Amino acid sequence: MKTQPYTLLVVDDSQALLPQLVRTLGPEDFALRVARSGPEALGLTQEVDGVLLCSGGPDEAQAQSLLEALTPPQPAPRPAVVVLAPPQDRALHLAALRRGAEVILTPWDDEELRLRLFRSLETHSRLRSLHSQVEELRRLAVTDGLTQVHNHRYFQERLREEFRRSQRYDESLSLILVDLDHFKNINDAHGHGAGDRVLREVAASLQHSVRETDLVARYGGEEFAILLPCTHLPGALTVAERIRKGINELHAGPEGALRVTASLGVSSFPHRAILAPEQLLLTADEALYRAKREGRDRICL
Ligand code: GH3
Ligand code: MG
Ligand code: MG
Ligand code: MG
Repeated sequence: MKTQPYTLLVVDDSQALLPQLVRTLGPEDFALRVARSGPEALGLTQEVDGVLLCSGGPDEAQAQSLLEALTPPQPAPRPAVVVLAPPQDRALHLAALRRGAEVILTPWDDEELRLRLFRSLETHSRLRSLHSQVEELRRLAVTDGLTQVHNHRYFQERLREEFRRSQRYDESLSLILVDLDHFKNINDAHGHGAGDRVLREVAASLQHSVRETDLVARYGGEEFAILLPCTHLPGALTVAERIRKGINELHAGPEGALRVTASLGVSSFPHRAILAPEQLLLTADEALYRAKREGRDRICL
């Protein structure tokens, strides 16, 4: 499954096994790196496909703790770990098996060592590639394809979650709805492609206007929702004004020649009329409608 050789980090504090390993694991099958100590090995794990941990050197305790550091309990992507140990080293042996590492006994059979290393590295490389595919699918499931901010479904999920959290911990929570003004005109005058581009630029501007801990989502066509945890109404109004100004100042579209404005509706919890997430949403939506009616390019609450 892999054409170039796997990169294998040999950790051997005694250096006793190294010459023999180099002979056995030829360069056509494995690209060998060498580390002489645990800390040196840990610094290199990101760069290799597997780690071959040779026990039997002077520092046995180090082999154990290095094994533990190399095999964290969470299913994070990590290199394959193979322990090379003498048969009498039962404790390390069992620890390795318990932590999902492969064990090969010394003295080894050259062909068996090669085959087992290969199998281990191959299995791990498949796992790692599956892991990154799952991560990518996870990201896609919560992301809006056009603008790359979060999507409607993820927003709904987080709105409910954050509302519950705010209720329980007596925290504030604010919501800003942003709807672009007369956006239909942009499409009509410049085409849908230009409209899409403006939407992407607006989304980037929104992301730029809020904190890392805030959530920006595309709520619908040309409408965005921003959830601001631990933010009370005055704070949300400050953010809303920054957003409005940011959109106003955009030189958007293909030649940077298009200007857009937006209307914003803001709502905040706690509020006597807001007892559920739907009410936070409804209140912001009513405020947005008012901003439209009162002339657009403004913020209402
Ligand atoms: P208003 O100021 O009242 O919000 O006017 P508007 O034209 O923005 O509002 P309306 O809701 O009537 O129309 C929204 C328009 O946004 C319709 C459509 O042309 C445009 N739109 C919605 N989704 C997309 C999209 O994904 N891409 C593009 N290019 N345009 C979209
Ligand atoms: Mg509308
Ligand atoms: Mg609009
Ligand atoms: Mg709209």
